[in-house]
Amino acid sequence: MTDTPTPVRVPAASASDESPFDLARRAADVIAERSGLDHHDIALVLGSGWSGAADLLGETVSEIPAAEVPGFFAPAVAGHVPVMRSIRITGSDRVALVLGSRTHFYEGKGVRAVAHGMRTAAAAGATRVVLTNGCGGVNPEWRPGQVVLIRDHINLTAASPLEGATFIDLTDLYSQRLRNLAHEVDPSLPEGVYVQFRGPHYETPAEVHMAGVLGGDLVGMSTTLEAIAAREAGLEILGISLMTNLAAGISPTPLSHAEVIEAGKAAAPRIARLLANIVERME
Ligand code: 8IG
Repeated sequence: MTDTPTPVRVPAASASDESPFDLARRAADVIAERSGLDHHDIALVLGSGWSGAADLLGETVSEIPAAEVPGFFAPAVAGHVPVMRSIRITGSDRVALVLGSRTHFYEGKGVRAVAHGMRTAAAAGATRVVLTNGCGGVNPEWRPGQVVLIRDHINLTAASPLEGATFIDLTDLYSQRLRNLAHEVDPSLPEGVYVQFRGPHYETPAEVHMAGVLGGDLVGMSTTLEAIAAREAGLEILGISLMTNLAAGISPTPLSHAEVIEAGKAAAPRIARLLANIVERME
């Protein structure tokens, strides 16, 4: 008896053969077609607590469910908004592409899914991106509700959104020019170092202590991989965090997601106004 070798199946060209940049091109084409806008100028990713800013930016020209754009998914987190909005910014002829949700690294969909929003924004014409998030505070000077400009980051995910020999410089990753501009709107905004952990669990007190020893001010589960992908895609980056809770061990009480949502809600109107004022100045 001879074993019949299993035939080698050659898959037809499929979506998995597509480069992440081709997928982003397809996504941008769908956004252009559905919105009727062949160009966007600035992208925003609205994280926990920040979604109210979209309404203040200007007139919404188009809304597309994220799940209907190639490579995007419905969000995994309650309180995140599953639509992409194109908004004509008040007092200018610039258009913002507002990504109401992001794919987090902890969702396990891989770094391509995390980076896809940045690549799509660049393919849609954007040259600047504002990355916002809700996060925990390590710096003992700050209280929940504090808004912090990201000055630099420490990526503790052990991952990169880049593939192959892509040696990208990350000096001034979070643009000094854009931080200066934010300071024109609110000179009291502090700057800090954002530390991304993989999540989805929050940190242990020992890990939060480590983040502080390493020079971190904030801990979160997003932003750093997106910032790296955004830099590769040629976008100028502004990172803004809302500290919604004291990080574990800094606070005497355990963290709860409900409290995080509550702190975000309490800060929402104030930070929405702040962000709209900053974006208005981003020529
Ligand atoms: I909102 O305390 C929010 N996101 N890693 N730690 C981490 N992510 C967060 C936290 C926090 N709060």
